Amino acid sequence: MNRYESAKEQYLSLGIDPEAALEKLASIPVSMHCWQGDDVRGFDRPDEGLSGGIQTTGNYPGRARTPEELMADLELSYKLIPGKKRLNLHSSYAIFDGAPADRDALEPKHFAKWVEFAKKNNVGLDFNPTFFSHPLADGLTLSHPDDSIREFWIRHGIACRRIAAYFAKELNTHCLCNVWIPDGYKDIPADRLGPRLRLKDSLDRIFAEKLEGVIDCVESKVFGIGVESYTVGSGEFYASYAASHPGVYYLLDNGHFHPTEVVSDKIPALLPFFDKIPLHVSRPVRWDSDHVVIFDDELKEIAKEIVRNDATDKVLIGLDFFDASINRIAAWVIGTRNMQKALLFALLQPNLKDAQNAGNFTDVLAYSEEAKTLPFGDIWAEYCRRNGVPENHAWLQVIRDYESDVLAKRV
Ligand code: RNT
Ligand code: ZN
Repeated sequence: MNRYESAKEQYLSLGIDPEAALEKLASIPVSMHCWQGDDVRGFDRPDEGLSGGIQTTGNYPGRARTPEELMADLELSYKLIPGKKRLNLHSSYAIFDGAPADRDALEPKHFAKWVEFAKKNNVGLDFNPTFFSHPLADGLTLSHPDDSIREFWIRHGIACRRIAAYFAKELNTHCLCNVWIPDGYKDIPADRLGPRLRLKDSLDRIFAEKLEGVIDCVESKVFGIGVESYTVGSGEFYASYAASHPGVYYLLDNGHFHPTEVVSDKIPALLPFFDKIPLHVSRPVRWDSDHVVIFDDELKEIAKEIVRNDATDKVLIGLDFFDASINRIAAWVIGTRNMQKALLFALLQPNLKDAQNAGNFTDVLAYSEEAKTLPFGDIWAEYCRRNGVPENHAWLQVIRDYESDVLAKRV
């Protein structure tokens, strides 16, 4: 008997069906973020540094410097990652054939090459307006007291939603369009309400147009570097905004909360109220550091909440990490495969809801601990084999070869 067959028997004896798990896993898309490939630099403003209180650290060689390089790197990662993938773009990844356009003048044509890429690779596209790394993003954008600056960013938001609608139409799948702004203050503000009222008005205007295929969402945050004392788009602000604006959803980034809060518990808190919950799965280490996602307990808990609540169609899984200190393609492969592993792990858990309802917490603890040492790796390896991607660390050699053939020449 091969390892998969033997593992399958062990799961079946606990009433868990690995075949059903593999089939389900294949249907769950994970949206990979383009920005791991080039340290969140984008292409629209080559000389602009990364701003907005987010930071990449490290200078590992081989960063993608052009759209062609980024696309080639993504395509390599696709060969090493099983299952259904989407691509999450930022508006700063616009590709200008002729004259460059400022953020408030971006048009679908500036993303035609990405649509071509998405069609070729059979991936849906998600999108993000970019409210940072721009001279007019000097700490405040959609909440700016200067109307001319605020209007610029409102026009940007409107332009991006139209691009999202273009993606949805071209690719025949939804496009998640996520608004995250860096707005906040370093020190204790004199007015905490005013900026939030301006942000609310800006969002109302951005979301006014009804667009086919676009799923809108807003991403909250607790603080950023240089914006430690006050964040305009806080959790309560955006959760309330989304709850009171049908069609706008609340995106949870697990680097954006106080350290003892967990997104795994926020998912079932939102499910009674929202039919979509977008995620930015990340790994905060002491702060919103955006480390590569590892196969840790919180990732497994997030996956369990998605799977056991039948929410695989409701929770829109996106990744958000950027590590410039290791091979960037390896970062994508490790983080994305880990997300998928966590989903598979969750799909292979015993159902203990009845035990909980009967007050039988002994069984809940006993079986969930037993499940941790079942031969999960053999089922994962089978999934990789069926998807034609390396089932183990063999994927790394493929990247090492590419590193010496391609990345090493990017100097
Ligand atoms: C920043 C947010 C945001 C960004 C990306 C690049 O803290 O997490 O989602 O990481 O938009
Ligand atoms: Zn995020």
